[in-house]
Amino acid sequence: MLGELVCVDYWANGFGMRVRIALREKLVEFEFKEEDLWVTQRSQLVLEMNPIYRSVPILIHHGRPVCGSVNIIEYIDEVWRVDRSSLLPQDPYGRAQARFWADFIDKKLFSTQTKFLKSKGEDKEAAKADLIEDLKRLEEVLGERKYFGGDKFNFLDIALIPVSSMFNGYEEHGGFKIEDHCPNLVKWVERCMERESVSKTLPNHKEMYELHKKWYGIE
Ligand SMILES: N[C@@H](CCC(=O)N[C@@H](CS)C(=O)NCC(=O)O)C(=O)O
Repeated sequence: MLGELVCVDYWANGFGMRVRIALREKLVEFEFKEEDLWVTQRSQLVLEMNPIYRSVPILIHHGRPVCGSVNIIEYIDEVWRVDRSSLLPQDPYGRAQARFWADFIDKKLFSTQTKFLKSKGEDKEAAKADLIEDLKRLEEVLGERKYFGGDKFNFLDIALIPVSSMFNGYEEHGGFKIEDHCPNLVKWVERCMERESVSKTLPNHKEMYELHKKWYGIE
C-alpha cells in the first residue's frame, strides 16, 4: 500500500536529491522508497510508474507518478505554494535563465563529470579542464550573490547543490582545489549546507566518491 506522497529514488542519486530538498524546503512530509540501482532490473514499481525512461526519481502523489527531477521540482513548487512565493524567479526572463542553467547542469556538467571520472591520461586532463570550465561558468552565473536565486535559495540552487556532494571527490580525483578556480561557488556550498533541507539530504562526501569509484571501476 503506497502512502499519499512517495519519493522513489536511490540515496546517492543527484537528480533525486533535488526532489528531497524541494520537499524539505516546503516542509512537506513524504515517504522514501529506495530503488537499488546496483541491480540492473528495475523494480515493478519503477516499471509501472515510469515505463518510458524506467529512471528515478519518481514522485508518486496520491498514486499518480511525476517523473524527471526538474519537472518534479516545478510540480512541488506549484502544489505546495506557500504565501504565493515560488521556487522559480518571478519574472519570465529569470525563469527562462534558471531553466537554461538547470539544463546545462543535466546535459553538460553531468556528462563532463562522467568523462572526467571514466577517462585516463590525456583524456582525463582534457575532461578535468572542461569540468573546471563548467564550474567557472556556474560561478559566473552566481556572481557575488548569496544564492542563485539572489537572496532566496530557489530552483537553480536546488538543481545544482546535489553536484557539490562530489566536489571533494573531484578534488581528490583530479588533484586540484575548486576554491582556486571558483571561490564564490565554494562559499555558496557552505551557505547552502546551513539549510536543513540540504544538510539532511546530501550524503557524506567520502561515501559519494567511494561509490563513484566502485561504479566506474576507479582504482
Ligand atoms: N532526467 C532524469 C534523469 C534521471 C536518471 O538518469 N536516473 C538514473 C540514475 S542517475 C536512473 O534511474 N537510472 C536507472 C536505470 O538506468 O536503470 C531526471 O532528471 O530525473
